[in-house]
Amino acid sequence: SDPEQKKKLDNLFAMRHRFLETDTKSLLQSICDHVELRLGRSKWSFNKQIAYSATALSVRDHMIELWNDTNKYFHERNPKRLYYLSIEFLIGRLLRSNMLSLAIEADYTKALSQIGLHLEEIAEEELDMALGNGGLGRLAACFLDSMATLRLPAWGYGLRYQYGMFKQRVSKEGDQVELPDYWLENGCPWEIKRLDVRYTVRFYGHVREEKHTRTEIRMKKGKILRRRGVNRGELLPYTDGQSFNENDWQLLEMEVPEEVEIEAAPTEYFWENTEDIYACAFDVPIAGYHTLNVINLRLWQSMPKTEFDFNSFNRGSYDDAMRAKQAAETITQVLYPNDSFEAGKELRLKQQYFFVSASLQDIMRRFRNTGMPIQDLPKQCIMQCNDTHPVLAIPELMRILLDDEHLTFDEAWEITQKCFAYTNHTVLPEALEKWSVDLLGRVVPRHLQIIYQINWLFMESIRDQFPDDLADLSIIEETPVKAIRMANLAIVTSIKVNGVAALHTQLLKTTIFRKFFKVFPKKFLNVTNGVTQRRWLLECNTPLGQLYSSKVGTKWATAYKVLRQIEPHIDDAFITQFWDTRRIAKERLAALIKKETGITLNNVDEMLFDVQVKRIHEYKRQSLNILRAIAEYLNLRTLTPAQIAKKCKKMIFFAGKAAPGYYMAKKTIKLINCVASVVNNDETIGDALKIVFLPNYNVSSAQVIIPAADIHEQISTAGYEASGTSCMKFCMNGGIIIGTWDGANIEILEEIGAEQTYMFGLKTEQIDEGRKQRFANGYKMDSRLEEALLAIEGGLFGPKHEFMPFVDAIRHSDNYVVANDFPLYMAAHEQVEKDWLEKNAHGVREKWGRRAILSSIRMDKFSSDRSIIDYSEKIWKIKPCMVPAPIDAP
Ligand code: GL9
Repeated sequence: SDPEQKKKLDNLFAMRHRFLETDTKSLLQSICDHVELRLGRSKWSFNKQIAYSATALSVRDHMIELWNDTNKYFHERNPKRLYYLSIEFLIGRLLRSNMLSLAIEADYTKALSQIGLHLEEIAEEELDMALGNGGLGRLAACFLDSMATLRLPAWGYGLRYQYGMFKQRVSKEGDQVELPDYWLENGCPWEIKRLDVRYTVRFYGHVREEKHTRTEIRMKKGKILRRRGVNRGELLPYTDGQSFNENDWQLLEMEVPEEVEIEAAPTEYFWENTEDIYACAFDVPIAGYHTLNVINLRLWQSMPKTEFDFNSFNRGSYDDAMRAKQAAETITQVLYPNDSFEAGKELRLKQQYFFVSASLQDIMRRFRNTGMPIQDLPKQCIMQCNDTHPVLAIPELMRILLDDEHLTFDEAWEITQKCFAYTNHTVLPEALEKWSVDLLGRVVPRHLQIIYQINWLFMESIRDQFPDDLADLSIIEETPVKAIRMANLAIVTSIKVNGVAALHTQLLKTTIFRKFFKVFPKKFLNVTNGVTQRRWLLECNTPLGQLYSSKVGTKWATAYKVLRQIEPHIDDAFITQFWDTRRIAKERLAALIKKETGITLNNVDEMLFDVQVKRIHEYKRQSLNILRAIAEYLNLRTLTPAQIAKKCKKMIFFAGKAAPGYYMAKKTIKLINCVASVVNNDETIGDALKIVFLPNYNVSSAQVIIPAADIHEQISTAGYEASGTSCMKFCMNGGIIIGTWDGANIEILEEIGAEQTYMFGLKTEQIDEGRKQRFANGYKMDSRLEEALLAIEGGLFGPKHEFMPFVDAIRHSDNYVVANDFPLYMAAHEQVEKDWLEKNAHGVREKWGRRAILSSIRMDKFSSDRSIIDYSEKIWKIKPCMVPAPIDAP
């Protein structure tokens, strides 16, 4: 009605969708504008890195309006929201994936080519966003992609580490060398620094209790002694059993006054004398695929709260003045590079609390803005804890409800118990987080009180029914050094607890959380992991994706099941086309190998690419693989050139990082490199065997490696790998699995059919027995394994002392039952070789090709879209909230 207001709105409305133009001229204009106006370079001469930054900023422009509209729409509709709390998000690169989501890749490719630039080359300039260690962090990234694509009202919360996952080099001697990963070197064009979103996070200090009592005089029945006598004067209170002389005193029962302290108001707790720092928000828009929904990943960075201590500075101690500033910045400085191991470091605890405190303040601010009563919090939000790293959010929410909202403990607990769900990612005991009561009480004293109180309530509630299990169920471990068990806190509080593969969930119920399963049978459920086919097929394997689309259209990008319709099309011609796509992928990997290691691979069509990529860990058994490689090499050396010529040519490929403090994992890397250098330089075996260790495995190299694998190794000791997710990516790309009965392997076999797999080895329930047999009298190790170990001990691959810890572990403890599985593993590989050599009359690997394609097109269960739908329906109880097309959109 107000004409001024109307004019203003009209003007703003005309400004909408400015950035949705995708004609070549508009895109070029946008890129050049960014080169000059944002990056301050000349459009007449700029390098590839600037070209990347400008292109990325230009793509980001396409997202920001959608991202704002999405937020606004969510705000208006106010649906129940999911908050995905994860201390790691292993995103990788975003340029191409954002272009694909927005359906603008072809437009940009064309525009860039007009100024002599190739999108592929420019994309190589992007530094990986490596804010995670491995599977757990990459899962969080795949999940965000699916949440956005499924239009769910979801947010991600994480930390903005300035140094991500370390860069790995390999020294001349074959050792892993760690270098810092300063991924922000050239700035990150995707993130938006939110100067307006900033919270205070407190640490240390102490808790002051303020009891609100008043004294009242109450009358109560009591006994009184009265002195006998004329005046009957003196009165004394009487306590039972007290003796008195009946001649002098008389005992009376009567109402007597008593002073009582009563609680006038609940005790208040003040967390005081804290050290305060700021959490600043950096937002990364996450575009859904072919939708207008663009959701947000909010990453927190620590900043000093008091900019500078001028007093110290004026006294001349510049370093003192800087110290506080530096300490604050340290919190989010670096990602802890441990996989499946918790070191219990103070800084790590501070990272965790910093993360959840900032996230909860943000979530609560958004909730308060809705105007809903606090009791409705569970109707409006659910927080998913990705492992126990964010579990301090539980006492933090309790603290907010108690100390800020002034609810009673019971009221606060009622609400909190409905707001959280917890995903467990491993059964390895060394990964279960515990914080010493001492440390936790020092860093977050109020939270320790609250945890004790939660535990007391919980113990009381189960004392009668489970008297023998209290010690195991308690959140507090009563060891000499008392500790808080974060998983127990998570299970007690959460509405649901999930494992990440069927076998893993079964093991949670029957082993590590067996007692909890008795108490809360309905809490436990399985949600099998998944990966996004957008990144892990469409983006990383364009030729194969195009081949599929040529048969069944492009719908599979958001509905993987559609690929099952390929099955009737699998004829000779299709299989040949499949091998054509594979050649491209293998040549691409060969080029990367050449560039990074200098190793040349010839005739990649004929060479079996046998790949194991993942963190280096004893349970994942790179040991088994390298010992097999040695055995195969020793065998080759016994053959004549004619015999060698008939053998299957293969490359055994490794990549992966070892935690810097993990001695045995680092020894394994060294052994692999030393074996590789002997084998690759042995001319007597020709091209029959190459061994490659590619340094610095990360998301972007995974995107080159995975499409090129003919065989992928998923060979963990049964019962140890919770799920594994690379197995899914490889299968989607037509890699054939050689695997143990572990994690997601089992479910993959169920989906794609046993004929498409090479499964071997002891099953979970046979492992204990296997260990016993292994060290029983009369046990004879497989002779090929014995020879491989002897070759190492004999110095064939370098000084014996280097590898003795490795050899000794296999010989004398063999915790991961390498020896038991070795002959079965060798047999499986013999079958692989035989199958690889088999071709049809036209010289095509027809059978293999068919199996590879079937593997790939039957993987719909392992799309993260399926995982996220499961979470939404079974745990989060949230529904899609699809941003509608703007009214004036074309
Ligand atoms: C892991 C499990 O070990 C994997 O089996 C699982 O697939 C992923 C995702 O659920 O989680 N848990 C874990 O701590 N890591 C996993 O990969 N380790 C790293 O992320 C390094």
